[in-house]
Amino acid sequence: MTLRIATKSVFPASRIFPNSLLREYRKGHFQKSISFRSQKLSYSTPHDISEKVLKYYEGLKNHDRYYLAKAITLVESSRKDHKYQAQQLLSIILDVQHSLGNDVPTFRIGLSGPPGVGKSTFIERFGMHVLSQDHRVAVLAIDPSSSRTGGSILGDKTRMLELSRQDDAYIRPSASHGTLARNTNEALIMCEAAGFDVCLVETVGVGQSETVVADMVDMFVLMVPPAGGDEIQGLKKGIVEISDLIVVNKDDGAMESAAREAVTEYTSALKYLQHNTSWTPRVTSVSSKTSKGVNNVWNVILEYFNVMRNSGELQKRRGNQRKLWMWRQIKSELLNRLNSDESIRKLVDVLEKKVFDGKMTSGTAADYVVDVFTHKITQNSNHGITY
Ligand SMILES: Nc1nc2c(ncn2[C@@H]2O[C@H](COP(=O)(O)OP(=O)(O)OP(=O)(O)O)[C@@H](O)[C@H]2O)c(=O)[nH]1
Ligand SMILES: [Mg+2]
Repeated sequence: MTLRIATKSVFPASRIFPNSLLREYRKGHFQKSISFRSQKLSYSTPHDISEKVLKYYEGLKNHDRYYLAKAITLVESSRKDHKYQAQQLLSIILDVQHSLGNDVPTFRIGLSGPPGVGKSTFIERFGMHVLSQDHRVAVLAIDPSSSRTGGSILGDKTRMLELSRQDDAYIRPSASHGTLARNTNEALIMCEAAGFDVCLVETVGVGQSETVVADMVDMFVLMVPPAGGDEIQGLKKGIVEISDLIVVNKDDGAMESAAREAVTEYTSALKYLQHNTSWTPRVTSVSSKTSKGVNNVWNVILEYFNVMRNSGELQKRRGNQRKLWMWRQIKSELLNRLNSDESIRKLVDVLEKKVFDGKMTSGTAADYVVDVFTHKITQNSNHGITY
């Protein structure tokens, strides 16, 4: 089987960000409207797009890391005007991508695994290999535990020292926690806009972070230690189920035979799991210390992309993910607005007490809040609630 290896020459930056589109924007040709129930709704006008946003866009297009860092800070900001600008910037990027058709010219890879399994060490080696294949690599590290451990981000910097010094690599530890998911998803798009065609998202496989990451990447890679048997039992079944590739790390020195056994055990464990794509999940081993097997991981990843792209599943997966993010954002935005509504807060105080005292069911109280919030009923319309 021959692999079509995508290189920078296949997806040149000029193709990702043609100058003509920027000119169109400046000229105001991108007046947007959508039809909804035969009503034309304008949701963005060229005049809305500020010079600041266009400057950021231009910076990204020119692969300027200064603007990439600023753009990511913009999507991480909770300020209303920043949020608005971030959405404008994302809209321009989306328009450009849309104008290029439904192709998926970038690789989004999620890498998850228990603390200390060697994810950062692997990314350092793997990243260098991918750079040697003429790609540009961005790494976003999400560490839900960093507020606990504190030192992780520093650790990552020292573990990815060589990679972080490369012109064609960009490493960004995620700073914020609250809106981590949305930020990271949008930060990924910014990295791609800055010409990084291989984007890695590293996360510790604890809590919910891995499923959130799986929802924003094309391929989910699980890294495991060279131990089998009971260790496999201990791993959450869910994370194995969503993995497209399992990489057993530390296949070196005294751990070589344990790594071999682990590969066999994970391979047979995978046989019992259902998968509903054209891709059959694989297991492989590496030593991030010696680089053994690292190029093989890249080959498997390329194979995955070819299979999934040719079958159209990759495009579908991204489309479904965009829908999912739309709903996540609707939920979080509604909740934000609900929480910042002064009169709702007062109402909630009363209702919470009633629910606490067992005088009202949780469901009735929830319905009441939502009905008042959506103006279906007025606050004083009966229900015996006074405040
Ligand atoms: N022998 C051996 N040690 C390794 C290998 N890969 C990583 N290590 C060691 O394992 C330890 C943890 O490596 P990290 O790369 O920080 O692991 P991590 O998964 O990124 O850890 P967190 O970010 O804290 O979750 C370090 O001491 C590494 O030197 C390997 O392939 N072989
Ligand atoms: Mg790490």
